[in-house]
Amino acid sequence: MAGFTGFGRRRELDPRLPPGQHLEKGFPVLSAGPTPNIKRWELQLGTEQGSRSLSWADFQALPHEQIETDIHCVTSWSKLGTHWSGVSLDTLFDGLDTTHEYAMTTSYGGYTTNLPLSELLGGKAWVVDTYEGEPLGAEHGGPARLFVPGLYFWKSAKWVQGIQTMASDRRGFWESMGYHALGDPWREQRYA
Ligand SMILES: Nc1nc2c(c(=O)[nH]1)N[C@H]1C(S)=C(S)[C@@H](COP(=O)(O)O)O[C@H]1N2
Ligand SMILES: [Mo]
Repeated sequence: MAGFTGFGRRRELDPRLPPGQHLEKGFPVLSAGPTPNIKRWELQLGTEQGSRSLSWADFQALPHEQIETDIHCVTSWSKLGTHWSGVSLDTLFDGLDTTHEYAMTTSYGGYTTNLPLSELLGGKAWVVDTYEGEPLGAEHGGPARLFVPGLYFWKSAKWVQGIQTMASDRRGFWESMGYHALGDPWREQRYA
């Protein structure tokens, strides 16, 4: 019954898979450019009311949370039950007030991606520095990447360098090439 071998991969049998997604056991690397050579890591956070710059030591000193969750790439693979640790954006932005509703994330190497603040705050996003108990590998965005598992994985900017709030939405790298401004996998928001 060869036809049954693919059954376990089908969405009907795994409600954790969003529409149009299939299970991936490995961990593909998707980078639009080369892995950047980061000499001195620093994270810059800014709103219209203030800014803050964190060194690696500053970042390490902040409370890290353990995260177990699924990830969904717009190219249609999903990984279930992955483990990460990192600092919540609520912690990173604590005390930095803003009236803005959007943010642009910038990475070492030049990648950008835009997100509404409502998807970055409220326990929905982290800057992570470990994956499955190990320091995050450079090919996956190490030493630290943004992690927004509720949205397609292109929003999880690898080698994150800065997060700046903005008054109105602007499009990042993939968004300006036709990908969706938000990217909710459950609503299959792949393209604009
Ligand atoms: N800086 C940067 N971040 C990035 C990308 C990139 O090209 N550069 N690709 C995005 C895309 S499209 C995906 S699917 C994920 C892939 O992450 P991975 O290589 O760890 O699987 O990273 C996202 N973050
Ligand atoms: Mo992707």
